[in-house]
Amino acid sequence: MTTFHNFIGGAWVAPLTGEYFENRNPADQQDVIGRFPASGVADVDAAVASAQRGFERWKRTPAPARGDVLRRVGDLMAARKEEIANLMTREMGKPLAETRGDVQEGIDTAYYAATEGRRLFGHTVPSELANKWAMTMRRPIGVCGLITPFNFPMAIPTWKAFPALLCGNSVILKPAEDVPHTATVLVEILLEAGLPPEVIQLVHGMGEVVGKALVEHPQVPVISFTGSTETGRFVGETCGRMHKRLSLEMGGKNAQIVLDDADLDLAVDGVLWGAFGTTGQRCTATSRLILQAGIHDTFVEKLVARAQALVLGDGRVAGHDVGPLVSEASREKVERYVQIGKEQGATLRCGGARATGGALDAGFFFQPTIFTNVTAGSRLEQEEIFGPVLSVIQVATVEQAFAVNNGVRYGLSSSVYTSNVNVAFRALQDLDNGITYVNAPTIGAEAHLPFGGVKETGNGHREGGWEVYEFYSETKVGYVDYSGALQRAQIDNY
Ligand code: UN1
Repeated sequence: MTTFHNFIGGAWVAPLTGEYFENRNPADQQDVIGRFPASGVADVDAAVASAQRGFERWKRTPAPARGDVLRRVGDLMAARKEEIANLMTREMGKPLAETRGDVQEGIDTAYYAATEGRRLFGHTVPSELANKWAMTMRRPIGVCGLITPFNFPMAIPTWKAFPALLCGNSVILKPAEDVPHTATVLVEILLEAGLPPEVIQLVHGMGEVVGKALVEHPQVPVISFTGSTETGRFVGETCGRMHKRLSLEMGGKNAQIVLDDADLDLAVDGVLWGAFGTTGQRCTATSRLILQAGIHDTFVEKLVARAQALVLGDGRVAGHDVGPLVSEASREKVERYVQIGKEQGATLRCGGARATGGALDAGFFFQPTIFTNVTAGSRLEQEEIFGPVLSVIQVATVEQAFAVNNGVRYGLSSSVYTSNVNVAFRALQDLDNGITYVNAPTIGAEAHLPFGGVKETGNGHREGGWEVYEFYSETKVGYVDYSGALQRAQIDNY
């Protein structure tokens, strides 16, 4: 079995704890990917000390040169796209078409970051006073602690690491314990592209130990966390108490609305991809389907037939549409929600059980599941499941559809299928989400647009787009008075 290491202090090193955990393929539980460090607080301390040294050097590297490193990162990722996609499917289960997309999102993020190195704009602003110059500039902040989830093993670490690095910060990456190998490849690529070693640290770990140590470390002024709402609450409280800069991306309960005037076949394609892509394990997954009464029965019939035809299996095999869940704990959570749905009187239209038979028996497979007659406000309709379970809610009017969409504590993405342009624009205005799609599913955000949600999904920051560069840099103002005399602001010019 291959043993992997942390990357700390410019070298691949064993954890100070001396402990390791195994990572296995969730499609069969037999195929061992390797053993990875179960790091402790002392490993995090060493990573922070190294990252502080790396920061001192990297912050003085001109931003265009930092961007050049990231351009080479994009080139290297593109050259290894197929290999990384295969590795990622083996590591967390989603089919190759999706893991290729995940790597592509990392490549896109790299090239965007590379060009931002030649912008990173400040403003020149007229001063109130004569012979005085006023301008803003962007400065790096320091060591950034990045805590990332399993569902986008390449894309999400790049969303955080590349803008953080471009802005001149150093980075400590703590990847989810289900996907440590993909994170290792990302760090290898950063180093090969010429990133100075102490600018990046990789600290593997199990459970909360490493993440908690990063969040609580006084020399880590920036934290970016994507994960569960419960963990995010702890992260938020601690960062608030310590006055840290924090970006939170947490849960979703995203809805696709299909109105009577929609193209139904297009909308069926959309919800299948949104609900069962990545086995429903996306923050942007479609977990609610809001159907207007006129098309409800026809739509459900078409959808159930298509969902039952999805082929489950090892994502590396062509023809398999849906892979396994990432772990037994995830599958048990999905099973609990199926039970809750049944107890609360929803109608199980398909799925609802483990997928078994042949090779499926060894993996964490679960049948694509659809409940109808789901009541708005019920637990099935309100709580994030993170699995292949779709709840159908019937409504009479557009107003009701929008109200059901907005009636949850989350606000990441939403989707409306309609042929009425007026309703489409009303949806953009009235749906309480960070992202609304018209005639497209709730998933599929692009790297150069801001990603994030409202309400309890996040804390107002965005990933992607130019917005994320504001998060990873500090605005500083410079005034230069070249008048040669004392000029008193707010006094001498009036
Ligand atoms: C996530 O849902 O966890 O929008 C991230 C999408 C992807 C990223 C999703 N580009 O579906």
